[in-house]
Amino acid sequence: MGSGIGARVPRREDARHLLGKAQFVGDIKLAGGWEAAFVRSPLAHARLRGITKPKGAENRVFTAEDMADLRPIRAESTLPSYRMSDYPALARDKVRYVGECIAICIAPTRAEAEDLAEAVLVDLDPLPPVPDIATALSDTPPLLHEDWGDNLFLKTRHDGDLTEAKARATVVIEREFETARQAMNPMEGKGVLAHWDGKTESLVVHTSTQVPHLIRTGLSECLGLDQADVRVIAPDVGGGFGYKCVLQPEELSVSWVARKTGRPIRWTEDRREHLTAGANTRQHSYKITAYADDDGRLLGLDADIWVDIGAYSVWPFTACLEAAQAGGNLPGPYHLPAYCCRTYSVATNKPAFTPYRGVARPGVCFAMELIIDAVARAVNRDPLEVRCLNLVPAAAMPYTNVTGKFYDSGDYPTAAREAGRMIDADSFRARQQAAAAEGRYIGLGYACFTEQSAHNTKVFASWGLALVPGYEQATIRLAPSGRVELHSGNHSFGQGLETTLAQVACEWLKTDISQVKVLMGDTGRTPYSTGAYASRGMVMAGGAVSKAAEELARRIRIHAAHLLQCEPSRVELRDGSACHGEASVSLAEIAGAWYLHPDRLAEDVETTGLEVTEGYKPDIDTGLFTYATHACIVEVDPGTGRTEILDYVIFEDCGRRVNPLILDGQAYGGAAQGIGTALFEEAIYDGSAQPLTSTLADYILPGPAELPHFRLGHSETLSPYSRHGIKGVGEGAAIAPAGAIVNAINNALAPMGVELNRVPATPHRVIAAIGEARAR
Ligand code: MCN
Ligand code: SMO
Repeated sequence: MGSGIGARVPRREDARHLLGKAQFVGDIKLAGGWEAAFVRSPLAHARLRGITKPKGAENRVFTAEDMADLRPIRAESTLPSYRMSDYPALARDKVRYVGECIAICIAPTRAEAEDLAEAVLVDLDPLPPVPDIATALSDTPPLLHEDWGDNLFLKTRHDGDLTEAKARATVVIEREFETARQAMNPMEGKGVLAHWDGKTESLVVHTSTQVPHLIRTGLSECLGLDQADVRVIAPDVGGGFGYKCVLQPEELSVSWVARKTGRPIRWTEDRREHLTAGANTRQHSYKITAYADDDGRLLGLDADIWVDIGAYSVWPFTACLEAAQAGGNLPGPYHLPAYCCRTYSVATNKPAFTPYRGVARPGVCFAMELIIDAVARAVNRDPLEVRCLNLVPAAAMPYTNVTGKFYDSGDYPTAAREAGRMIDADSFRARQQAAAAEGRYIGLGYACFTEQSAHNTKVFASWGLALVPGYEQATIRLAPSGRVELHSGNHSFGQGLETTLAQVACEWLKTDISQVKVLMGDTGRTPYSTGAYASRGMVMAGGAVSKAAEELARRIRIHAAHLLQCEPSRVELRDGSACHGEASVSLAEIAGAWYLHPDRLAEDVETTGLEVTEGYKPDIDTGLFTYATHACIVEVDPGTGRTEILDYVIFEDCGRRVNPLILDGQAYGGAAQGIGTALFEEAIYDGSAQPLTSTLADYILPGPAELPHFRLGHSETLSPYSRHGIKGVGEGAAIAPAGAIVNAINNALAPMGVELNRVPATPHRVIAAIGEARAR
């Protein structure tokens, strides 16, 4: 196996991160560089009457008026009912959320820039705010975008036929669910450093992003620059989670000021800016009616889904992405004969909705998994049995579901049973009774899901996104020294691609991973890439590297064959050398011959060279479907309302596993974030859309003390449609915890008749739910 696919190689990026040698945007020093601070709106909704710059500092403070040549962010969609919002880098006539940028101030240090920002006077005329979906959709609401006539970015519908489901159903479940707004809190906040490079006459932008090539496109469109005159470099990035896969207004104004002043300008997001201006994800409301028979078999589902989009539509994914994913994914891994769903993407005075690890699916999985448990309770059957009854069986694969999703491969019921076995479901009832005898409330909960990964151009187009190419390229080169250089325009920001792409190269080139140098995320040095999101990096960039490395291996064999005086087909690559029987030449000797001693090669040498660029997309456009079941046991203290996770298991299948060690980390990290969604995290707004959670003392993140010891299980069902059978998985573990944990809480408190349908399940909410149940 060596360093190739399947090896548990430690992440090569860890050493520099742990030793403080990494280089984040904040670490880069450019001569003459200044720092930026933003004047941000203190009001959620107001007319902007005027801005007064401090006397003498006029050339260090910039407003929308100064940036007349800067185009706002315009996230276009081809979906018929979609309304586009002009998202300005700096507010122009109106502010639409607390934290919206109004002016950018620059100074030699951040402290001075902040002092300058404090001195800017902003004249705001308050407008009635839209703090929530109910206000937004009321009869005569205040309008965020007045020309729209209402507050809806988009409405979608899926019109199935529920007649038969209604006629046959003996069980009808009606429920409402809600998930809270969240901020993603990567360890490193957003940061951007821009400067004008006089030699190449181009704008160079270092930015903490998952998608450098996309950001180049977005920046150049807004700044009116040719893409060739913009170079975007993503240095070390301390977590992305989706927050860093969109063009942010700060990226625009920092770039504009750098170009205008000729000075390197940096802005580093602080935690308060993140928690207020970046609290922008997850908030859904559901109203669902499920139809089932006496066995608990699902017959049909009728759903309304509201998403609190905030004030603007982000580029390039638009306000449509969340609703498209929610409506399309609600049926999850289940066979559902009939489905109707309406989604509403609602504009409110909050920061612009951004995709977050799992994109819509943590919400829909929560809703669907609570529905399944409600059905199980109604028919008095074990929730795991009801799941297995409804999960798409292995024999039906590949399977096209009721929303047209093509499940490429897998055995969903086995994954669910394996999770049940790992958590020892068989003995749980006895354990629960024993606990009850001691006055303790423990409960078992499950959640199953599929994770559509690495979907392609056609899927993005069906969501109305014109601009997102669903393919990938990579360049691989055998350097004169015999080392391998790998260039990918994708990026590694914690999820480990820097290591796993090298592993894919080693799979073909049979060299040690230390001999592979990986360069990523620099538009000036890498082939075009859409970037890493939608769990596409491993499949897409991995596929491109695989194709390029395979071709490079072929070329290496040709030259080696000449040096070894044999047929290319007889050459075997092994341990950094090309071998024929006992004879061998090292990769260094082969590269040396090609670059420096061509006289050693055949006269009719193949001149294609030892550098290969290949493009790749999987054989299907609809993505590869990873799947998993999470199961957990919790104990709820009805006195304090506190939930403790006693045991947590994840059984997962993501096709061929490139690096099982990294995948364990992906599961732990994703599940930790999902536990945040389930129990702790909530960006709270008051009635005037003022954020109340602006520090990490109010916005509660789970830490090591709140997290269980996760236990993991795996199977490896190779996808028939991707190179090496790989499926993506980076988002998966964040999807299920809310469903699994709240099902477990409801199971624990079932003797009291409690049913909680909202996350986070904070102590306060648990106690309230107990109170409501007692009052019934
Ligand atoms: N992998 C593997 N074998 C597979 C699939 C994946 O070994 N069959 C490993 C690879 O190292 C890969 C990682 O798992 O880098 C995740 O792979 P993939 O599912 O392809 O996801 P991407 O590389 O596209 O990464 C993005 C994805 C998303 S969309 C979010 S959001 C997310 C996530 O990954 N953000 C993360 N995981 C994250 N992990 C960290 N630490 N930080 C983030 O910001
Ligand atoms: S939210 Mo992940 O960047 O698709």
